[in-house]
Amino acid sequence: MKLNRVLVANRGEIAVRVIRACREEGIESVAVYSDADRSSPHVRAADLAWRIGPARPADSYLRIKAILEAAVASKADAIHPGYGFLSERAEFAEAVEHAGLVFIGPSSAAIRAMGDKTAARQRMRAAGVPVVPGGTEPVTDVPGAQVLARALGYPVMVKASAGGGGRGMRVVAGPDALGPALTSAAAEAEKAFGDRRVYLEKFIERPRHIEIQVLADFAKTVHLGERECSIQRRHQKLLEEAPSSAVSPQLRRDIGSAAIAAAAAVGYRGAGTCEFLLAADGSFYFLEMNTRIQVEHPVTEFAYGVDLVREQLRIAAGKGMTVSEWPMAPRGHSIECRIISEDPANGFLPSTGTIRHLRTPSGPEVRWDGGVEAGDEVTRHYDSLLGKLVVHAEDRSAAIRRMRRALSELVVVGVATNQAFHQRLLADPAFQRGEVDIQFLERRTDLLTGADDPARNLRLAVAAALAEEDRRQRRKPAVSGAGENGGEWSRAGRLEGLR
Ligand code: MV4
Repeated sequence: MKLNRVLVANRGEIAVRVIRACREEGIESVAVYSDADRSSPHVRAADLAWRIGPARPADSYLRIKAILEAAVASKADAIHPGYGFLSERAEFAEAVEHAGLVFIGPSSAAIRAMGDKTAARQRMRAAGVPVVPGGTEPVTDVPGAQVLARALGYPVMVKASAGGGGRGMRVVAGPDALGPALTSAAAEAEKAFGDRRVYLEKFIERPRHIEIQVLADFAKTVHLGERECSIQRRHQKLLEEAPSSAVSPQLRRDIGSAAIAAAAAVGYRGAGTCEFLLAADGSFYFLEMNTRIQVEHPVTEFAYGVDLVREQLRIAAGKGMTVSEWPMAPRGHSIECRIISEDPANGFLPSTGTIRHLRTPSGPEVRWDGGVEAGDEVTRHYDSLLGKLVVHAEDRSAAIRRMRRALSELVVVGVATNQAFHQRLLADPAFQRGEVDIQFLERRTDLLTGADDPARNLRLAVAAALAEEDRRQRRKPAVSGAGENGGEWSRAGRLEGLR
């Protein structure tokens, strides 16, 4: 089957990413937009665009009916959900299927099977996928929970059965704290998921967060290795890598086989990700499967030379994946830095405003996946990811050096970003030695704030604006790195910490 026109039910950088893949495949794209982003890059990038409602996601990007109406009105034959929003809602995949459209993702049944965390745990265990030791059924009473916790050994973790994303989770150090933790976790789970069921797991101390990229078509299921996602703060990932420095070829085969078994157990099709905790002793445990394309997919694309969104489009059209020589080994090393609008001086709250100037890095094996351009508004309605800076190089240390160079070229004026945080992290000796786990940034709060040069971005933007004006007026440069006086300025700029 040929896909002729794909509606992208998303916005920002992932919508732009999907639209680009569609164009390369000769497929027309339809963007959707709300009142808050009708002139955003994803709208300008697409062949057609459809308004779906007011700014609030609940009134637009989360409205299944509005998305389906846009798809029918624009004569799209398929819908790509991106990540977030409706991407992992089984009802959405089902509604798309019922409307006679192609959902670019797994079946609604596979999404549903992975969505219920305790049910998925049981299924995975039955399929031989290692899960964290713990209960298979929700906790019903405190004495029963205490018996199980004692058998597992403290510390244990209380988790929401409907869970995911860290909500309704509690670490419990000993038997006295168990009762209160069960009560508060159940209340939080009720509020977050409308389901108060909770269960127990052994708490894994200082693990890494590793995830395996899976790709499945009608004929086969393969994995494209791991991504190291341990650098996170409050469940928001900030930097990802492929491969992980903690994963040997043998361990990659083992975790990869577990991920393939997990996907096969639910009849998975398309691109998906299995999340694991990797303990210091090399043992690993399945956490959950994300049934969508992920933010950090580009590091896998660089390490494996595969265009994952293209593969999604091909698989949805029934063409099968292009990956034929498999198993495949990663080549070199890739790093992604998420560039987020947030203000360290204001409790890391999202920073909003108009992007006044944006200069994005380039060069060999440097990729910018962005969702905003100069002139665009960053509002509090949507997530704070402005774009992703991704590099690839022959090994990890070269990739770190390349990323530091690329970050030195990034200029964002108008909103505060975490750009300087990334520079501090990449310069850190412990990070450079690969000594990371999910608590790294809790221990290293010193990296979160620093003596940043407050005028750095503004100065670079002014220099760019002056150079632009010089070019326009075709006159001798007033400010430049070249020429007699320009040389002075350039040297001074560097000494002041321009870069
Ligand atoms: C855990 C854990 C330690 N032990 N389970 C957090 C989100 C949810 N998907 C699973 N999570 C965790 N489960 C056991 N038995 C630690 C975490 C965890 C975590 C996992 C992945 C990435 C970041 C994290 C941050 C804090 C806690």
